[in-house]
Formats: sequence, C-alpha cells, structure tokens
Amino acid sequence: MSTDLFDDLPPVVSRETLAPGAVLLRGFAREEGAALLQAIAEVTRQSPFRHLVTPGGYTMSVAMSNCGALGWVSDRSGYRYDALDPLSGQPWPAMPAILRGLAVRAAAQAGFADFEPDACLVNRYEPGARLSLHQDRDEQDLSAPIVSVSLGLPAVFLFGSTSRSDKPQRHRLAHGDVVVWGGPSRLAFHGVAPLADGEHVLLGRQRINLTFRCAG
Ligand code: MD3
Ligand code: FE
Repeated sequence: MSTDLFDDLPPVVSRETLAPGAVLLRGFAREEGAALLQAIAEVTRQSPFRHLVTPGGYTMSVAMSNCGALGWVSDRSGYRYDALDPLSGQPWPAMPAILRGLAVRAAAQAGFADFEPDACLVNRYEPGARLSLHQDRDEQDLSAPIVSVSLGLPAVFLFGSTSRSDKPQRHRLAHGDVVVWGGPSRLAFHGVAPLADGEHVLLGRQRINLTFRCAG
C-alpha cells in the first residue's frame, strides 16, 4: 500500500523553485484547463471583465473580474478589497469549487498545507496588455501565499525582489502553469510584459490569469 501524501494530486510535469518561497508547478492545471475556463466563463457572465481605473487616473490595459467573498477593485479613491461588485452592487460570484480545489492542491504541493483563499482575481490580457511592476500588499494575511494560474496565450512574467530598483528575472508562463508565491517572495515586485499576439486553441487571442488570495 502506498502512503504517498500526494497520491490524489494530478501529475506535476515539473517543479522549479524560482526564488525562496516561489514555486513553479509547470503544467499543474493543464489537464483541467477546459473545465477551469468553463467555470471562469460562468463567473464573468455574472461579473463581466472591466478595465479598472487606477488612483492616478490611468485605465488598466488588463481587464479584471473576481470571484469569492472578496474582490480586488481600483478607482480614483484607491485600491481595496470589496465584498460587492461595484458594477452590479451585488456580491461577487462564489468561488467555483474546481478553481478553489486547484489552488488548495497547488499550495499544498508547495508546502502551504492549509491555504484558505477568500478572493480570486481574474485578469484578462489581450495582445499588448501589460501589468507594470508592483507589489501585492492589500491583503490582510501576508503569511499566506498567492497562487497564480496561467491559461491561454503565454506571457513573459517579470519577477524582481522586494526592492523596485533590482532588475527583474523573466519567466515564460504558459497555459496550465501554476506558481505559488509565499514566504520571502510574497512581497516581491512583479509584473507582466506586453502580451505578444498569438492564437491559443482554447482561448484564441487571450491570456487569463487567476490569482488566489487570503484577502480578508
Ligand atoms: C509574486 N497578476 O494580479 S500572477 C496580480 O499574470 C498579478 O496577471 C499577474 O500580478 C498576472 O496582482 C501575475 C503572478 C503573481 C501574483 C502575485 C504575486 C506573482 C506574485 C505576489 C507576490 C509575488
Ligand atoms: Fe500582482
């Protein structure tokens, strides 16, 4: 009889440590990709993708939605997590079990045994869309990791240190790649280079990134 703790986890094509606390699980979500995209389509039917405005007055090139108890929003007054979708005034859609389960299993693989995300930010990139270098520090529990899932077109992910001026490493993230960002990497500066055009079999000319967070 096998007692492998990871017996019921999907096959991991590879596991790579990008930096202390940052674990890349290449292909972890690949076989579930189509089912994940179906769940995301249901979320964005209820809370459509929208281009948020930053406190500085810029409209983001990435379009965003959320699911879960809390959602990340930005407007002229600042960044925050909110229980209500400002477009509808209603709660964000619940986090689909297939999304939550994937994030919890990925966190466990990376050594975070009791990850309980209450927020999932859904980012949509079209060709040319980018995310400039930033830190994620609006979450209540900075001891919890962030789990990210890449779907659709590949992107060049920029991963720096906790100092904005350090030159970031570049990593290609493809459909099905999952990264767990915890420990000393949790407050690292990061961003996404402008998306190159292309055609993905499931998503066409788009990339979707999910980030699971303990926000509240
Ligand atoms: C490293 N999203 O939504 S995911 C974001 O691809 C965000 O859409 C990017 O950055 C995207 O805030 C990158 C990878 C990621 C997410 C959070 C991190 C890397 C991180 C937090 C700390 C360090
Ligand atoms: Fe981020």
